[in-house]
Amino acid sequence: MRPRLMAKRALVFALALTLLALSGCAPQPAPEEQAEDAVLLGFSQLGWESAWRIGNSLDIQEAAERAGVQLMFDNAQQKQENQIKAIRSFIAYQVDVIAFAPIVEQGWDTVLQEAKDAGIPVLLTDRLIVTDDPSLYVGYVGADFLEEGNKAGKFLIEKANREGLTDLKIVELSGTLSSSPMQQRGEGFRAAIEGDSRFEIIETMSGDFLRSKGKECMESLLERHEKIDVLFSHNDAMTLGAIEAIEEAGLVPGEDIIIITVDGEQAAIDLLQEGKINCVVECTPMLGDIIMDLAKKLAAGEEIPRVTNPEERAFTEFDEDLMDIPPRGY
Ligand code: GZL
Ligand code: ZN
Repeated sequence: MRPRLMAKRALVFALALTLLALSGCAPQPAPEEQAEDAVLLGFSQLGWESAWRIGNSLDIQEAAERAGVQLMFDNAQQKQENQIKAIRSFIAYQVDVIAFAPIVEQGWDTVLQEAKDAGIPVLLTDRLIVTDDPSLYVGYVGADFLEEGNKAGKFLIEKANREGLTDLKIVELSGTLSSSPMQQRGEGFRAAIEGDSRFEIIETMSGDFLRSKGKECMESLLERHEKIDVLFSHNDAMTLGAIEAIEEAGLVPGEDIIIITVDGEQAAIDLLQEGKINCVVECTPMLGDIIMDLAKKLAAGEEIPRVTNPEERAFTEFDEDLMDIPPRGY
């Protein structure tokens, strides 16, 4: 890299760190030993609300090491304004590429316009945004959440068919309001069971993807509904909380209440094998290598696909290979 630009970057980096330190969310300084022409990626992570998220962050950091990408990593601690601050600091530092996991779908146009004006390509990871200007980001790498919801619904249909179940009352624990996984997992699930008179969703509560709130919501649902046959939960963290509430109410999870959950954390797979959960829809957090590959392509001015979905499956009580699922790593 040209010495002048190096000096400028060093100065701007110090300035950006100062700004961020003042704002209370300084990113981890990039490791110094990177090669001079290493791609510099600014990554804004939304928080650490679940084992899924923690696994996602770890994988991104390890993938950057593997790829020799210089990573500026910021954790927004569940606050959209912290993500916006971090993106502004990445722009100030003139990173080569910006990637981020948007905590909610709305409210990104202004800061992404600033990135566009600065000529910095933006990659969405894990979650999507809603915008009138699709040119504000070059691509998305992450789940097909509609498909995940659909898999959940299809399992319930299979379960009802196999066991001749009817009149099933369903409660739903939804994720962070106006986040894309919450919107689309709910939509995909409803599309799968639509028109099937055996199923009725009697109530949806948002547990914000948090274990603690999942437990609180399930306690409330159990108090207010004398018949709950199915729980569809948008992530394993909320499901773990809900199972505590179900057992404290003297009910048997996986039997008295059919439990369908999304993520595929080890803790959920363990409970699936114990029969306390009936279906775990996989949502892989291991997006790091794909993100680094796409970041390098963007830094080199190459085209990338608009959407990159990882391969994902569902694990159910009906699987032959139920007892030999490899370690999940999160
Ligand atoms: C889904 C991801 C969700 C996980 C939750 O890709 O955005 O956020 O399902 C996490 O565990 O909180
Ligand atoms: Zn997924």
